[in-house]
Amino acid sequence: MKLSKTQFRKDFEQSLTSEFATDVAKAGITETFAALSSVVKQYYTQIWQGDNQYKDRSQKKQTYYFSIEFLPGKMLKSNLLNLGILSTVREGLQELGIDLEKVAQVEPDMAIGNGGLGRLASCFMDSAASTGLPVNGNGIRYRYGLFKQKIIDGYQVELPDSWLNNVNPWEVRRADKAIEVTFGGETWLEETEDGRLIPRYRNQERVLAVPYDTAMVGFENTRVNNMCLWRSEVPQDLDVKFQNMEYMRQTSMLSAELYPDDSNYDGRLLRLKQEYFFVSAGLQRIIRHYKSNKIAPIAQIADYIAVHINDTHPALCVPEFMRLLLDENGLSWEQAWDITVKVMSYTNHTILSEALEKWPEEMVHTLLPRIYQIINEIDKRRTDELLPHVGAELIHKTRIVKDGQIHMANLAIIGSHSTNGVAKLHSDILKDVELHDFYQLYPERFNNKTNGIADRRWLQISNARLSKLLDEKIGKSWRHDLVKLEALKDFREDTETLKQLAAVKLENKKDLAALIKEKNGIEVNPEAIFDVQIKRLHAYKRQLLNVLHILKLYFDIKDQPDLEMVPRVFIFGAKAAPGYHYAKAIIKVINEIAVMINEDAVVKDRLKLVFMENYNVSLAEAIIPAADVGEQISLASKEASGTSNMKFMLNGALTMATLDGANIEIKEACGDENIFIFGLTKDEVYEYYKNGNYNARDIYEQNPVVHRILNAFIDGTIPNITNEGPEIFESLTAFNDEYFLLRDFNDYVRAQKDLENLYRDQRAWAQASLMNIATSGIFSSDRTIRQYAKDIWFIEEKSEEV
Ligand code: 73E
Repeated sequence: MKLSKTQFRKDFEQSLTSEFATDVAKAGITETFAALSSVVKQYYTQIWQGDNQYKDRSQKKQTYYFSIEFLPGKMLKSNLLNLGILSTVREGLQELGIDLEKVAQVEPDMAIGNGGLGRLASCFMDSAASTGLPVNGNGIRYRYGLFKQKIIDGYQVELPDSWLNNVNPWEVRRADKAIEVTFGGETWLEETEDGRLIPRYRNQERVLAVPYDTAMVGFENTRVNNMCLWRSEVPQDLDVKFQNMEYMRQTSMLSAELYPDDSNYDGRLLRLKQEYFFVSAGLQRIIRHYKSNKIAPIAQIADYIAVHINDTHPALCVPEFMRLLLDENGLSWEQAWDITVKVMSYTNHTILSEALEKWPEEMVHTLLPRIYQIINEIDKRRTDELLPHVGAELIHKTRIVKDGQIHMANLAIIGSHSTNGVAKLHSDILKDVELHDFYQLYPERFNNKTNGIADRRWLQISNARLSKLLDEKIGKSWRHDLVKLEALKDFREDTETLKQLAAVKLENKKDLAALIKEKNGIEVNPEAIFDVQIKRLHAYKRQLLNVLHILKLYFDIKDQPDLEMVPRVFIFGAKAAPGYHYAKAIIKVINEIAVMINEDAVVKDRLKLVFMENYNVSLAEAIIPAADVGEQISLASKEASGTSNMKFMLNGALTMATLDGANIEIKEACGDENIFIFGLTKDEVYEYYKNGNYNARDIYEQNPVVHRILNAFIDGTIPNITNEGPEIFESLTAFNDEYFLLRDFNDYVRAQKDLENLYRDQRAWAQASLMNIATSGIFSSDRTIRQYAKDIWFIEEKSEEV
């Protein structure tokens, strides 16, 4: 949009007056943020309304992305950038003596997601709007987002994330569009006069779902999509006998809290209720809009909408959509099924067995009696249909209802036309191993969509210095098409460019060093290698392997106090699920080792260890631009894709990686010489599983370096870990090291040595960094979302000429 500084200043000052009866001189920072965001919202509401009208008028097919998590982070700068007014507003505020950065800090992170899965959903929201694709989000407006992490005495302590305490300036409550969702009670089928069976209900629990819409503003275009988040409330017209405080408590609990587990399945009733709640409300809203807009007969709805099931959490979309078509719109089973499969598509994000959702039949039966009937009918009809053609064993292995449980992945695969994994390796594992039985039955449904990241947030917004340098070297076209970064390759031998790149990194590192000083009170040397591992804490991600290597370096220094080495700062950020005892023990251990190393005078500044508390999207935006190295060291086959790996690459960090998830594609893109690869391959891991011949204790007994490091956990070397030390020691020895840390240790040390040697040659390092940036274009989520649009959803980009 077009906006002059003068106009902006006028709008902003007016907003301070009309919203808070104050002015620039008197306004507090919270008021300043509220007034500013209100102005920004006014700037896009017209475009939003216009795009809604365009969507209704053109009646083009739209996608609804159902996800139980979104992780947008802060929205102010992203909205400013996408509206094309970031620098106008920054300068306009400056003239008023206001620092935009300080104001932006006030906005709480919108953290209604745990990690990669929720962040991917938000990257997709940004990319869909920015590429002009009609993709709308559908989720839950949790009153409390992911807990805030405090570190006290080295332990993680969880505090509530009350992000809605001040008003959320971006959302629009649409009370008129509220929808009822029902649970429990009894249901039975009654025959009508024309011989149709219709369901009857009794004693149902009713919940009101109120939508809160948030604009997803496209980058310098006229597309504004919607992220619809549902809040649960008590229906206004509730029978008096239900009007009690208990009912109110129960009802509001539905959208009260995000489950703080990543890659884990928690079979609690409330979670199942949450899943049905946002699925039913979302689908009802879609159908209501379709009908009120008189788009076409309901039987043609598959030509106008696509519904995406993000992991199995929204898999109830399949039976709920069937219910709406059958019971509320009078379609036949065959018609309804045909439409449902055409409309639905599903993404698998993990193969970890502890993450696979399987709900007890009895629970589904009691909570969702009609849905339970429909699921059984789907399962029965499919079995009958397949029986003449395929063996009974294959049918059994792929059944939705078996062993007293409803298998949600099976439901999602059977009820949709597309199942995709999130990186090549992961999609291959789905086809060849984890979902091989389904692949035999429905090979045409399987495909890969390698994840991506919203490069506007992860480069333009968070790394202004690098963005500016890129503009100077290769022009601005990369801001619209990230693959254009390829042009940077021409500067690989250009000494000045390499120096400038290194200078940008150094400045970013100084900023991070200041933040570390402020938050942790630790002095770090910006000339040291900044080696970063930031992600959820999980055994399979192997933060502990990183720790073992740090201990090795520490003991090397202790053994040889004048050892010459390139100084390193190891930086961690990680939240552990509150009930994940082992992960919390690792956090404690990292913090105790940090004290031990950072306070040891012998070490000097050769080694520093920093655990930054409360890792979230905003902290990631501060850390990644300053990283020299990104640690992506999961056991091969376990990390479906990873997405921080792409963010590091884009910001010129080199990757220390196993051949897992998207690391493999990163290696293919940047070249073997610009990445550090180590460790077992997926096939080698599977070979160990098959033969059952891994013996971690042997390694502990035979490798003196490993022996000494592990002993440090139990012999008092590391202080204050009397409970945690033995637990970790045992996991690696007595319990045979489930994630092969000891097996990969030597090769990891070797790769770390290679890394250190490359860093000694600053020119070579800068060249490798440049190559990472130049080849990161394919990891834009613009690319990913376009592939979904073309191959799965069959939707079109809006042409900006209209
Ligand atoms: O590898 C990541 C992947 O990059 C994967 O672990 C993560 O999804 C990312 C985006 O594709 C993921 N999260 C979950 N499963 N996979 C999950 C499961 C249950 C609850 C919450 C999150």
